[in-house]
Amino acid sequence: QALRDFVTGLPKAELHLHIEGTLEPEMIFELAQRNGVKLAYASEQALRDAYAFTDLQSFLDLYYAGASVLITERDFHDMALAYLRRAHADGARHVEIMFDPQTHTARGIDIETVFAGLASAMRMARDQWGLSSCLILSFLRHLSEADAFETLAQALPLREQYADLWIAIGLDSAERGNPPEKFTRVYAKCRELGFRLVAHAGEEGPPEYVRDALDLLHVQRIDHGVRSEEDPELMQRLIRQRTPLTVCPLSNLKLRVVDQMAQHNLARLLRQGLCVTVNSDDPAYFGGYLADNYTEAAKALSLQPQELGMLARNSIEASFLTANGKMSLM
Ligand code: ES4
Ligand code: ZN
Repeated sequence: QALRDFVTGLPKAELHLHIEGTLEPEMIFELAQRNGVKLAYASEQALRDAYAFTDLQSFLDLYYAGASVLITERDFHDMALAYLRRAHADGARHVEIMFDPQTHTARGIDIETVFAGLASAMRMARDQWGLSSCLILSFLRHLSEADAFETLAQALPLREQYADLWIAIGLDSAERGNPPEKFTRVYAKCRELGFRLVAHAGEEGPPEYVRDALDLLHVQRIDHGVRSEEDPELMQRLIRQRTPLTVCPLSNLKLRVVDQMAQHNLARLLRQGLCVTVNSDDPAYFGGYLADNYTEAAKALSLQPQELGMLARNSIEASFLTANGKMSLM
């Protein structure tokens, strides 16, 4: 409890969080009922019991199924506000939220509905709790680059209306077989438009994907990146450039990227001088929110208070906040 209180008290940012991954079974059932959506599971407990993942894909199948209950602007608002309340309670001062518009537009939900629901919750959290947040629109890498371009075209008319929030582009979903190079052109376009860029790489995929995310997509941060350790040259580059890695300990454990938390390389990466951060990824599915990720990693890896402080400090450094506390596009 002393450890948890210490962690909660650290001023920090959450930089790797999929808002669709914050849908708890309770809310999935509540929204299903509200919207008349049929679920493949008889109860919240039956759904929870299905959360026994063997790899990334086994998780993604349930994650996309869970998101099918999101229909109205209010649904997106309620989901985001519940997460923001929890992040605030965990001591987050700033959060950068990924969302997957293609998961919703493919079901006939307008992208305007998604933006409006998320934004109203984010503005409420800023006004009520002083918790700042921004949006990272993420492309699904199992879909085509043409589909990503189409999604960008649907979102761009909303850019001005959400200029205080939507400042970055991300890349997520099934990594293996969907390398960064598949999205070179759409990332070049997003870069031209002045967006900040991040991408998942080196979670299940090889260190080459991390290198290509840097060289071909020109990302400023790597989401996960834990497999970078397999390439010493890449490691030296990440240290030299101070490229942030947004590491998600409980996610890596639940998706079997590591067999045991004690085997996680978070502490090694930190002690070698990388700008590593701790994040929750999909907290409703992986068994813990931001403070749980710090606490579980600290226990398993014997992280010292000073090291927990460094992780929190890194999260502020790696965020898209600028010196005046505001987000900025350039
Ligand atoms: C994700 Cl853990 C993870 N990896 C890749 N894509 C994702 N989308 C949501 N969670
Ligand atoms: Zn992720």
